[in-house]
Amino acid sequence: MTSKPTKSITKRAAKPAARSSAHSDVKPLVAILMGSASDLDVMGESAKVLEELGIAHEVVVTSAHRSPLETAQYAEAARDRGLQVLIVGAGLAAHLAGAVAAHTTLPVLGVPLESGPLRGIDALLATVQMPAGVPVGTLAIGTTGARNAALLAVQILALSDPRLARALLDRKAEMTAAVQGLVRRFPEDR
Ligand code: AIR
Repeated sequence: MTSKPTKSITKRAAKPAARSSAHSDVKPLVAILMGSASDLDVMGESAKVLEELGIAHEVVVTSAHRSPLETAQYAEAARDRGLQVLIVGAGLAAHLAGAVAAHTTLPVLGVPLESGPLRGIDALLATVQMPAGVPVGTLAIGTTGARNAALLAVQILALSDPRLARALLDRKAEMTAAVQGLVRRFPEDR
């Protein structure tokens, strides 16, 4: 079964720096899926990280509950379309990551989103508690999870891309340089 993405809000091409060429027909390597357009602000954090590292990606809204058939079709077609990692964010009864994982052998990284009175705990449990046999690698709730999902996706891509691995090492070095270290000691040294 093949199909086009349910509803592609944005499709971005990679910058020339990292993995792919800058041509507009470059194939996305990572997809960022979310259950609602209302998730876009938070899941945009994943897109930012991928852009920083020059990874071609696409952003798609598709719901496990509101458009279940389109969700299944998207997931089934993903590998043949050249996608390598799927990042999936959803809030409330967040079945999207599991539903996607049910229909693909690509790695699925789930981001539970804060929405409604339970503030993301509902989505966290729904995303992380996948029954054995259908894994969803689950990240933290919200923007932290969205950023880390993208970094993890790049780490997966970097397994077969030394240039990308070096770019990740550079980012780690920058992060280390930004940490202040010991600020003060008591009693102070003379
Ligand atoms: N959602 C949409 N379909 C299934 C689920 N779990 C989630 C979205 C969003 C929340 O429901 O991922 O976080 C609220 O969506 P909306 O469209 O009502 O704002």
